[in-house]
Parts: sequence; structure tokens; C-alpha cells
Amino acid sequence: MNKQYRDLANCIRFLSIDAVQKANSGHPGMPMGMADVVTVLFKDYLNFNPKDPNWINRDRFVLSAGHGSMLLYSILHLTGYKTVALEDIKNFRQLDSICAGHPEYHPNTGIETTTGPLGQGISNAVGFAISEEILKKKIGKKIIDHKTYVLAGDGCLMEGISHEALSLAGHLKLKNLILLFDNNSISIDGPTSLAVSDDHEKRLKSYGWDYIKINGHNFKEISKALKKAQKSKKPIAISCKTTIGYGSPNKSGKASSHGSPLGEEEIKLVRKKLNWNYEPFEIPKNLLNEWKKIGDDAYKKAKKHENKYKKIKINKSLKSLNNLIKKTKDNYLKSSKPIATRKSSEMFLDIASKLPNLIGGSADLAGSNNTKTKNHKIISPGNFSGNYIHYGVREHAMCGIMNGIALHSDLIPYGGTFLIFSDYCKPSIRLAAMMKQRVIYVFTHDSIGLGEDGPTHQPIEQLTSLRSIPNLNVFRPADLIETFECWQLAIENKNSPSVIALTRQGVRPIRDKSSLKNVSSVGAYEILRTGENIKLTIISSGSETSLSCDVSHKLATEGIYSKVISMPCQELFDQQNKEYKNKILNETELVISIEASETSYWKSIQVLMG
Ligand SMILES: Cc1ncc(C[n+]2csc(CCOP(=O)(O)OP(=O)(O)O)c2C)c(N)n1
Repeated sequence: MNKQYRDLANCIRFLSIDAVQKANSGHPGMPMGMADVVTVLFKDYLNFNPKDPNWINRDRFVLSAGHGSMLLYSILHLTGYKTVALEDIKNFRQLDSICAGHPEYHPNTGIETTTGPLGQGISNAVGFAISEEILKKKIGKKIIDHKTYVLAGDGCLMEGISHEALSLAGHLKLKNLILLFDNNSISIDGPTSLAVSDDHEKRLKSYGWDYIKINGHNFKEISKALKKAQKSKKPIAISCKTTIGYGSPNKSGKASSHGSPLGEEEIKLVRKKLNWNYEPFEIPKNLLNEWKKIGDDAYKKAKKHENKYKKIKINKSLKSLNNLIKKTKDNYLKSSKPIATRKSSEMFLDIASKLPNLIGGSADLAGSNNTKTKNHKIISPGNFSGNYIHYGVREHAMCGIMNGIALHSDLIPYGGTFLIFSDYCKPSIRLAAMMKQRVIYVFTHDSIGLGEDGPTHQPIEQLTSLRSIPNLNVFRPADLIETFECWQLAIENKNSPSVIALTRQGVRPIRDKSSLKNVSSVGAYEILRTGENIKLTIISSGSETSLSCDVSHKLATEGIYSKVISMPCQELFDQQNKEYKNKILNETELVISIEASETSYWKSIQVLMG
């Protein structure tokens, strides 16, 4: 076993060190250290399909330690994914190369998620595993029944998000989740003992995980552990004791192999030590064939599983709810009673909980965020027949997990917390936006309109900060009707995550008619005009829109006529044509904004108008 596996693993090692050397930057140490483990995984355990990387029932392989990206590119190349040709590997870290410095998610490529920010991949993997369990329950084991593997290093396990995510995974008994821990005790600054003395085994076991310790360079041990993991009743961690930079006479076991090219001289020594008599980027034919056979066998095995998975058509399902949605809007207008938008959101979810693929949740604020309705069923340890996840007080992991849920297949995750805690979610929101994932954040208590709870309730800069994230739609609806419209837009938008910022205090209707047309879809529109000869434009969002209407009416009594623009989504407004934007923004010389928030976006609007 040893020689064959060692030779195969060396293909990964040398492609990685040659690519890093050619790019003159990158991380050779981790791929050299974990090559043996992933060789056994891909050769003997992983179900995958190089010819159909999107095959729904594939095992997911997540490289949480994203800096070791060459490990992933090497193995995708060697097993025959079209995604990564040898030319791409030679272009490692160059602009537009699929082999980016850290893996960047592209559908249908084998790169399952964007990683690099350490720890995120662990939370994504928990999301993959949750999705798998939910779908398995919904559509049956014959169609979905797979594992999720996540490779994480010391750094990932130090990050706070790993604590949150692994703890929830243990609680939920995600038995299809396998953590491959690259336990090399080295990070950038040196030995991990500089900063951490956790007992990983006790830690993971206390979360409800199984834990196996192996020598990550011993093929028999690797195989035995992976075999055991297939039948585990709990999530399982395999701690692989490895040597970073394995094979490098002067740099193995040292931080110096972590994140810089080994250097021409050292690479010559590695070639000698590992008996690798080939040129840079040269893989001998017999080994290339063996790797291709691994890919071909995986393909044949995958093909046997006929793919009966049918995509869930969400827009059609939404349309079927239109009558109920219209009725609720009409009732609201009839009664004209102030309703908090968080409550309106609950009323929407009450209807939308019938959608087959909406998976709700909250970070321990279900009742305050109004994210859980009477129709929701809780997902509990080992039982995934529900559609609502109690994430616990784990905002960061909630958002990283939602990324995994969205990436896995057709499920649409939404999760709630207070807007002020969006700061705890930000790294994962940014990644959802970069990966174009439909993740919906329900952020309530969205202004200083309430204050008793001080630092846990008074968002000032959060809206601005969220609006500065490219490809994130930030919705701040003004009343029930806008809330419904914003929810519909968030659900329909397949390629962007959405924030829906909601009030705790009641707001009265700003429109007097409801229609099936989604007026919020243009981002901003005129809601009130008090006279013909207007001198002032008032732009507003959320709870301040009805206030703006009051101001406009009051001014009219003094002979100053104005229009009020409701702007529930600045990003959608920015996408409108110039003519429309001009009509909204440039009719009057004087424009003011009323929003309970930091004001820099509004200043940029002034610039936009010239
Ligand atoms: C959130 C985050 N912080 C910091 C970094 C920078 N960084 C990249 S790798 C690394 C050390 C990781 O150590 P380890 O997981 O042990 O990887 P190994 O040295 O074994 O390759 C750090 C700090 C990062 N990528 N993400």
C-alpha cells in the first residue's frame, strides 16, 4: 500500500511546491503535510464526479484551511476535473486564474466554497451537513445521502467561529460531518504553543463529537480512521498528526514552510529526499494514469446513482401564495393600525413557511426577531424534518452555516438577530455576497427608535457598513406592504444575499392601496407629493418614512410643498436608469434625508446628483 499511495501523494506535493515556486508566493507547507490524508480520502472514500462536479449526491470536500489551496487544485487536476488544467496550475495566483491564491467558489467546478478567512469553511461544512440531512428527510436517502468532509488546521480551530459551529454540529448530532484536523502544531508565528494550549480531544468530545488520533503520514491509520468515520453515529474529528512541509530537509516541521516558496535549492533537496526525478510540473505517465483512474472510477460509481433530483421552483411556489399575501396587505390597509415591521415580517413568514425550501432560524432571538411562526417546526438533535434552526447565541456561525446551506443545493436560509449584532456576522455576510449566495438576514431593532438596552440595541453605523458590501441588498422597509415586497425580492434574488432591517416599534401604512406589482423593486419611489410646485425632496427609509410624510404635510400647512421618496433599498435604486434616478433625486434643488443612522451614504447621494 505504502509505495503506491506515497507516489500518488507526492504528485500533490510537487505540483503544489512547483506552483508556489513559480508564482513566487503561496503556501506549500499544508499541501505537503496533508497530501497523504487527502490521497487516501479521494482514492478510497470520497464519492465525487469529475465529469459532473454539481452532482447533487457528491460528498462535499471543504478546504477550510484555504491557504493550502494548491492541495485542492492539485487533486482536482489529477482526478480529471476540467476546471483545473495543468496550465491553470502554472497560473496559480495570477489574475483571473481559477487557481486563485485562496479557493474562490465557482459553481460546477469542485471548489465548493470560498475559503481563506480561517474558520469559515468549518461553519460552511456544518451548513452543508445540515442541508444534506434536511434534504434527505424531504426527498429520501436514495437521492441524497452523502458525507461532508472539512479539512481544517490549527488556525481554523483557534478562530471563534469554529467553537460556535462545532458546538452546534455536536448538539445537532450531524453524523455525516467529518473533520480532518491538520494537527501540525505550527502556524505563521511559530509553534502553536505560543498561543494555544487547548486539549482538542476534550474540547471536541465535550461538544458531542467522536475523536480519533492518527499519524497523518501512515496510510493504514488514515484508511482505518476514514473507514470508522463512515459509520459514525456522531460528527467525527480525525486528528491527523502531520509534519508541515513534509519532505523538505530544512523546512519541514517549521513555520518557514507555511507561507513562502521553499526556494529552488530547497526544492532540489525535496526532490532528492522523496526520490522524485521529474521536472517541475511533470507528473510521470503511470501516476497520472493512476490518478485519472481514480477520477474515472469515481465517475462510474457516481453514474450508477441515477440523479432523480428535481430543482425546487421557488418563484412558482411564491406565486401560489399571492392571494394570501394580497389579503393580508388589504387587511392592514383597512385597519390602518401601526404594526412593527418585525411583526409584518412574521406575518409574511407565516404565509411563506409553506415554501418547501425556506429554512428559518435565529441566534437565540426567535421571539424578538419574529422569525419563527406557528407553522414552523424545529430542527432538533438527530431530527431534521423541521424547517427552523435554533442557532443559539452564535451569530457568526449562524451566518457561516447559512452560507453552507445556500451553497449546498436549493434551500434558502434566513436567520435573525438584532441589527447591532450584524457586526458579529459581517465576515460571513461578505463571503455570501462574494459567492452570490441567496442568504437572508433578518436584522430587527434597527434604530435608536428604542434605547433602553443601550449597547445591545442602538445601531448607528451598521446600515452604512452593510451598504458598503458589494452585492448585498440592504432592505429597510417602511411598513407592512414594503416588508412583504422586500421579502419577496430577497427570496426571488438568486444571486445576492439580502439584509432585511426591521423595527421593533409600530409603523402605520405609508401607502393607501395595495397592488400585486412590487413597487419596492425599483429601490426608491415617490410616496407623497403635497402640492404642484414643490421646493423640497425628502428621502427616507424604514420607520422614518411615515415621519417624513408627517413633516411633508406639516410643511405644506406653511406653504412649503414637497415630495417624499421612500427608499427601501438603495442598491436596487442604484441599478435604475439615469432618467429614473434623475426624476427621483433631481427635481428640486433642496433634498434632505431622514434616516435614524449614520449619514455617509446620503452624502454620497448628494455627490451623485452633482
Ligand atoms: C481570519 C484569518 N486570520 C488570519 C489569517 C492569516 N493566516 C493565514 S494562514 C494562518 C495560520 C494558519 O495556521 P494553521 O492553520 O496551523 O496552518 P498551517 O500553518 O498548518 O498551514 C494565518 C494566521 C487568515 N487567513 N484568516
